[in-house]
Amino acid sequence: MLKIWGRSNSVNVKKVMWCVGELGLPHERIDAGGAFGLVGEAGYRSMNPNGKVPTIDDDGYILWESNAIVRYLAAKHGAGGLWPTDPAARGLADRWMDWSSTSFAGPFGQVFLPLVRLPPEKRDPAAIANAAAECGKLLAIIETALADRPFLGGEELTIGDIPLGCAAYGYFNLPIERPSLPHVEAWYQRLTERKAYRDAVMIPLT
Ligand SMILES: N[C@@H](CCC(=O)N[C@@H](CS)C(=O)NCC(=O)O)C(=O)O
Repeated sequence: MLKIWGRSNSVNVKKVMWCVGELGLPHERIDAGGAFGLVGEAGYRSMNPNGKVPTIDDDGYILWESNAIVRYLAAKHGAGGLWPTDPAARGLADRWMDWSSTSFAGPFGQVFLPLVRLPPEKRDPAAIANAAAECGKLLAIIETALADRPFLGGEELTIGDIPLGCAAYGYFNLPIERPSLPHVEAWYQRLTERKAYRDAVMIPLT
């Protein structure tokens, strides 16, 4: 059976758990990382030398890096659905996965980490507000992308929605200023209507 190591409130673990939920895969999740520890132990490090979560073991096939895991599971079990088989369609979905990790995750982390992991007296409100404004500017790109389609990859949910969709739950539920982005808000609303999203992503942030 598919084994997944990682605490459920990690945004990177959420990607895998949401993907697994969409695909309906039997699995076992093992708490690791944060207060659960384990990631520093030699056994874990032999699977994932980064000491980070998530890591999966799929009948002896070990994989880490959340986006790579999502791509692997979707290609194996969701070809033609979550994982577009047409190379052009898959290129668009892949692009949004990478964009989420390389463009959005940085500024979003500067909002999320202090608000969720730091006590109020240790936060820098100006830095958080600046980072939130940067997130809003970046999401204006998504606003345009979603003007003629319900999901980032097209008519249906694909892997392209997964990384940004996980961050979106934090973005829309943290106490920050958000510009009006109707298409992004409608897309987020669409995600919240999915059971797999609610189960894996819409859980307490702390
Ligand atoms: N690029 C990696 C990043 C993994 C990562 O940084 N995971 C965080 C949680 S979101 C982690 O393991 N932090 C240490 C911990 O939880 O103990 C991925 O996408 O899988």
